[in-house]
Amino acid sequence: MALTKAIPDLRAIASRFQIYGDFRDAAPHGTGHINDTYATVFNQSGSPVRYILQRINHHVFKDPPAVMQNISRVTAHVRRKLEEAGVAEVSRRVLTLVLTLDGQTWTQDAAENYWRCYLFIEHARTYDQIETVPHAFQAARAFGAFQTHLADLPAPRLLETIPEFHHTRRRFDNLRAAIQADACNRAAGVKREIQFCLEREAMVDVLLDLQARGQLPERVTHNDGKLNNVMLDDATGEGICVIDLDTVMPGLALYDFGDFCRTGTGRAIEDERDLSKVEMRLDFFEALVRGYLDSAGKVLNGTEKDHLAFSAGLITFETGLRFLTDHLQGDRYFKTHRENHNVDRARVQFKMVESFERNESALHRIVRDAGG
Ligand code: ADP
Ligand code: GN1
Ligand code: MG
Repeated sequence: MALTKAIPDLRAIASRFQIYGDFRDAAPHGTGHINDTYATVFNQSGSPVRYILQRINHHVFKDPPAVMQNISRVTAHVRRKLEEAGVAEVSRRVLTLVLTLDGQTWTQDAAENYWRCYLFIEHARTYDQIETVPHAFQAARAFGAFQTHLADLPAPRLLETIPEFHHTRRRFDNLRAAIQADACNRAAGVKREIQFCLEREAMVDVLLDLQARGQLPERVTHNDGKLNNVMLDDATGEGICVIDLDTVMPGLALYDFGDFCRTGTGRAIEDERDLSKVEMRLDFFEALVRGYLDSAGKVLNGTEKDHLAFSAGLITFETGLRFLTDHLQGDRYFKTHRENHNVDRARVQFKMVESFERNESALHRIVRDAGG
């Protein structure tokens, strides 16, 4: 759901946080579909220092303080692990929350929007499209390390900030309800896409059934394993920091891996209109498998490894379902920037699903060869 388009008074919001120096500038940053992100520059005794200010989308995250509680716990835990391991530049390898003047992790503006602030990780960047095989390896390795660091997060269980976020059965049923309601009279225009989804209903219960039988363990997972949620070092290409932690909560490791494949193997961007450009690339898939197993291989069980290939198609399908549902419901969830934007996004996902299906045996072979 789009929040107000006007740029808010970022100087006033920044002044609520423990930031030294003089406010210089602030501008929108990044390409996310949910929150609003701004890079903010302060002059600190002659040097420009950047911060990230983010407005949390409270229509999507209905309990922002719960989100912040999860993020605080998770970042503190990862930080402790990195410090214990004697890793250099810890503040580039885990997000650092800047607290408010009264020591909180968030503040609310006059319009009751929720804001948080992070140190800006310099000399690194995210990629909406992963361009090289080594980058794919590095990004997946960083996500695997992140999951591994969180494997021993002390109790209590993290809060479920969006319940049933990756419950693919629920996502499927939501689509069916949206088709039935057809609130915006859009179903007739996306008949083929609807048909594509209905034909694949059997996919949606596979991981849920394995979880119910105790074969897939609940873990602390990121749940938004888009490869543009990892920062790669400008000089070395190393995956240094996993960001965008709003959805870190209990989940299946495969949800994250599936999302890497959705966003890290494609030849085209997520909303490409020329579908002839859309296909998955086996060399990128192999890099993702190898990168992920390099860091997380020791914590995954056999069933998880056996379903790495399946998860690629599943999460891509689920994301397509979500885009299509949002289109049918009038584009209320994801930010859209043009007419039919969510349909374009859904079509790309479905073309990717077909590409994963076509390459199924090769995907399994690659996982096996990589030791999965
Ligand atoms: P969204 O939920 O909108 O995807 P993100 O948290 O991923 O929000 O932030 C959007 C973009 O802002 C990221 O892709 C990244 O480029 C940049 N970004 C976010 N946090 C930081 C940070 N701490 N340092 C530098 N850049 C950041
Ligand atoms: C959203 O915020 P962003 O752009 O990283 C969405 C993900 C989707 C993704 C699709 C909280 O992620 O679940 O996979 O768009 N985040 C939420 O690009 O719904
Ligand atoms: Mg993001």
